[in-house]
Amino acid sequence: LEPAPECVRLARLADSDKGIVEVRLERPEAKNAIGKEMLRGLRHHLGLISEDASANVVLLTSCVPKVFCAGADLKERREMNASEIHSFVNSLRSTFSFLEALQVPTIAVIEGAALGGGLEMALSCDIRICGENAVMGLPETSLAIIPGAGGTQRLPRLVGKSTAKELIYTGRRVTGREALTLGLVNHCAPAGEAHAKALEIARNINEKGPLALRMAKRAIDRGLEADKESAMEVEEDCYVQLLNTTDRLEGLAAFAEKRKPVYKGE
Ligand code: CO8
Repeated sequence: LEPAPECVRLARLADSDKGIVEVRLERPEAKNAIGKEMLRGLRHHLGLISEDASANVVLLTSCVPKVFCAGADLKERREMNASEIHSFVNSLRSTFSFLEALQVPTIAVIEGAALGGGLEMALSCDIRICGENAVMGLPETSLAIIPGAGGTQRLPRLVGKSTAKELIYTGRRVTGREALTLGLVNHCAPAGEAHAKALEIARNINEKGPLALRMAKRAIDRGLEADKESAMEVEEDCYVQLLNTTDRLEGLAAFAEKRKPVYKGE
């Protein structure tokens, strides 16, 4: 088995934050651009997370100062022919869809640039937290291509059709604050504080019933893709799955005893 590349690492936080997993991007020489190795690392670690029942929240973050991810590796791409690019973009697309489909809540922490495929990766997370110095954009049309890893689909679902069209047609980069007004990010923290803000939210989420988090995510994601009536059935299915859990009883007991619940994900 090939060892996982070093440009993507999985970190578990201290015991007090057990349940929070961090995926860290670290390819400083290319501003975290996604080449074949980075993609292999992402798939590897996302695969591990998907099989880890103790993971409750995922933070996707960068260890490179002032950049989240500069998008697809444009240097590597110059060496590729059209069919190689096609297959690379397909695997980028499927990796981001795998990220989006993780059962647990995911949070992208954006300090600095999140461009092209870098923004598409963040769009595949449930929540985005940025710093004021963040710069986000989909510059693909400037390169005579279109966003190919979900950008044309996920951006309009988040910010609406006409804003997404403007941003994609022009390739304009927006700052953290504008991203907040557009609904592209959930919070815009002071520069350098996005990680702390994301961790605060992750800790809050991590206290909740682990199975409830998974069912809430499933109900929202599957429901939004369905018509209203089917969506209500999706909600009911997800709700019913929680009825026979010990965590549900623990939640009620903790309320009655005026203490914090201790959930086990059962
Ligand atoms: N790929 C490869 N190398 C990169 C990339 C990239 N995307 N971005 C930066 N680098 C490299 C630079 O070339 C430079 O290398 P070197 O030191 O050898 O010259 C090094 O990283 C440092 O870059 P800068 O000096 O530019 O650093 P700055 O801090 O000044 O700026 C930025 C950082 C803002 C990230 C800037 O580098 C930038 O704008 N990069 C390009 C961003 C971009 O256009 N990304 C979009 C790529 S397109 C895409 O992602 C499409 C995905 C969908 C696939 C569809 C395909 C068909």
